[in-house]
Amino acid sequence: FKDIAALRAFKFERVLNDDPITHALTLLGSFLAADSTSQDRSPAIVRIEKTALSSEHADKLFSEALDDVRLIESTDIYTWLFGWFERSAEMPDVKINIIHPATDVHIRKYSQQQVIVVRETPALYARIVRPYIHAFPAARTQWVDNILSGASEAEKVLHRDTSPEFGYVLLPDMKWDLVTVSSLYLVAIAVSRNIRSLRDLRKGHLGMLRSIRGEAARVAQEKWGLDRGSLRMFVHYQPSYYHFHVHIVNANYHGLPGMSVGQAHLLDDVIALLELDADDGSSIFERITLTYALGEQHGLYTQMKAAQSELLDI
Ligand code: M7G
Repeated sequence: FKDIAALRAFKFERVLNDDPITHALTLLGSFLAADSTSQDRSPAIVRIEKTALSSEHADKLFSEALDDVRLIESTDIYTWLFGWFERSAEMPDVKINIIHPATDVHIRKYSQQQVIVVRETPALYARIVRPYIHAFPAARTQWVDNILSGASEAEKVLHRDTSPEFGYVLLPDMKWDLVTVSSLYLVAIAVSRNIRSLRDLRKGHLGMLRSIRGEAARVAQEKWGLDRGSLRMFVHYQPSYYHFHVHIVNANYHGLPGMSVGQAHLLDDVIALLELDADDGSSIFERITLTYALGEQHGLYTQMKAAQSELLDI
């Protein structure tokens, strides 16, 4: 198989595996048997994977390598587009996300970093995390306000419940290319600004959480033919944005960093925990110790790392 002519002789039969995380397709087909003078074919497995972008050429990616782009969506400081290295190609080669102007928090979030696992007791939440969350400027979630008010992405909304306390908007996540069902990624954003994170969920939110679960499943079935059980829904703790939202992802698209234990909590588990709460007592999320991985660039890293020595058995 030393040239393109040899590969052109591949007779495609079917796709064995389609993996959007590694950008690979594994195909079953056949080639002419090597030792045969007849037309006998023997089976062949061919895995084709997009090569990694090399950081060596990073400086010329936009000034020289990229040939064309097409806007997918843009809101506030965020823009996402398809890109082509060869303008004539049908399928885009890359998806490009731009944050401009980027804040220091963005720069830190996207930098490669080591993590540590920390435990957040309710006391550490009250002393360190809650003040940190409340110090964030409202501008950080301007994109959320734009979605909720209908100023951006309005034509992409899949379901909207406008109740001020328990409503939410369901729409495609910025991470999704809007077409590849195997990597389907939606987000449900609460209308209320008062639920800053998992910690603020109360038994009274069960109706909203169940509705998100049900509507996401309905929409995924109606629009993309995904059957019951085809979605993985989860909540991040810590999230990047402290305005409550649920991640809704094709169950077979797994392996993204944001799906690791130590950040992702299944929506079903969150619902099941709240169901165990008494009607009049404090919420389980006020009482529970939450454990998660924190990158060394995260705004909570230094304080949370230092506070771990106060915990009993560490
Ligand atoms: P997160 O758990 O706060 O942070 O989730 P993460 O980015 O670490 O996962 C926020 C989710 O909202 C992510 O899945 C983002 O891709 C998505 N998201 C962020 N922005 C700025 C937008 C946006 O402007 N539009 C849409 N549709 N999704 C967004």
